Amino acid sequence: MAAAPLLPATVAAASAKAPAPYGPLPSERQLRWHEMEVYAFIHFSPNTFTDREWGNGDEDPSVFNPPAFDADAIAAALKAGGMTGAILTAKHHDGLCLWQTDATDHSLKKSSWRGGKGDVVKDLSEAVRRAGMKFGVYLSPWDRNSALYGRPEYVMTYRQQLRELLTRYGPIYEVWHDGANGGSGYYGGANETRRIDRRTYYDWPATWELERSLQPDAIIWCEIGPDIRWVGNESGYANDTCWETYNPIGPDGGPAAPGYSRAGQEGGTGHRNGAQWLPPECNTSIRPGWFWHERENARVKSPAQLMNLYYRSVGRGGCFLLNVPPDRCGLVHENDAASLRGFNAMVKGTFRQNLAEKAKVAASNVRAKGAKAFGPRNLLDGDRYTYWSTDDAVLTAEVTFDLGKPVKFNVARLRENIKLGQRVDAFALDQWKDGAWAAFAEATSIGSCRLVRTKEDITTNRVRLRITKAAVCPALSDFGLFLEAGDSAKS
Ligand code: FUL
Repeated sequence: MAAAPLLPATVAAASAKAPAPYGPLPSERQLRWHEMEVYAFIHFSPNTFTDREWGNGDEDPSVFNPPAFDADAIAAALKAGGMTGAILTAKHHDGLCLWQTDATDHSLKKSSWRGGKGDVVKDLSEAVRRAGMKFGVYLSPWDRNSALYGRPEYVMTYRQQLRELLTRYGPIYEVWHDGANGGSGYYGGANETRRIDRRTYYDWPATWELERSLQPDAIIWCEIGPDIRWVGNESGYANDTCWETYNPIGPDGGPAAPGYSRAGQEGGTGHRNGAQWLPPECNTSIRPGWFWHERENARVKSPAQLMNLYYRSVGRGGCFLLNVPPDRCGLVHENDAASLRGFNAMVKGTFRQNLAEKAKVAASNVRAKGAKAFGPRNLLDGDRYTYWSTDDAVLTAEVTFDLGKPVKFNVARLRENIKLGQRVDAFALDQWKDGAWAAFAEATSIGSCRLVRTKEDITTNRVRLRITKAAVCPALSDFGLFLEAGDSAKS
């Protein structure tokens, strides 16, 4: 056979130069995290049985006694809610370790539950993985039980606990370090108030280094990173403009530490051109409290409320961390389970099919003389990393989607190829209406995902996306139109 002649045009185009990345970029582990979108917190401790939110540290370990604890049933309830992972409070502020630790006496070894052999971390880590989710741990830095708390020795104990959690229970996808710290407590019988210097006491950089060495793929959460930031509220939402980049700063303008930062004021929006890729994790509980309380059984968030939070967390470039606390039996209460199922049905039903998928798509500019590798069809292939891009000098551009026939929708989804950074500052969406373009939405940040809910349902046969401001040429990977499933009331 004769050798192939000249390089086919598409191959030549594909090798055209990709846009240079802009600003801080996500690490591999951050990319994987963005893809997780919604995962669960599991708050479970003596508080579940004492009806408290913060245990004092003097609880008898035997109060922890869930008669019907079923890790697989908990995992199944979370999975049915669409959760991609679950983070267990291996130790909350009360100090009781829910695993067979050697680092302290205050653990399930001292509980009458399962004859002192119970290990909630083991059971849940295995069950969560069996159900196809990832497993993470919350280890409270504040320990109201430990006599050592406030002294340097306690930090060694804390690290030993971490070491156990990160070496005995398989792959951990996220480690959660609460900022709440210091105050009154039992402290081995001292019953006093102890305060620590949040900036220095834990030597966090050394702790993070230890975590990296034991579980290099784990995302580390503190109020200030180092992988993801606190969104600044415990209600589960980011602000409408929300940048993936952020500069952690202390309240005094100096260095920040967990529990000592401006996250409460600045975490919800982040900082355009911040120095670090530090996207927001939006945490909240499905109930008013973090732990299960009988009196809150009728106050479980509805599927529509959860859906609303999904739009305001995942739909603003973050992830949604939803707490689902097991009850005293050791199961997810049926009200919570029903809400989770309803929520998942809404998410899956809404995003099942991109109504623009088959559209004829045209862009005002396509990088490298229309190279297919940067063409607007990439917006519709469901891949987060193939993308449409323009020439370097082109910072504003438009893409039209000819839907072929009138299509009804009320949600639009956009994603940037975040491997190239956060590039777009603002965009607008138009519909073809009565022979002209009419704007129906304007928004700012995109990042990993931006969901726009329209005020009313829109029916049109053409939609136009306008990039109205960008720091460098856009690199957009996704455009979708959807019709909300079910009764997701616009709250
Ligand atoms: C807070 C804690 O004090 C709460 O009890 C809960 O664990 C929440 C997730 O973080 O800071």
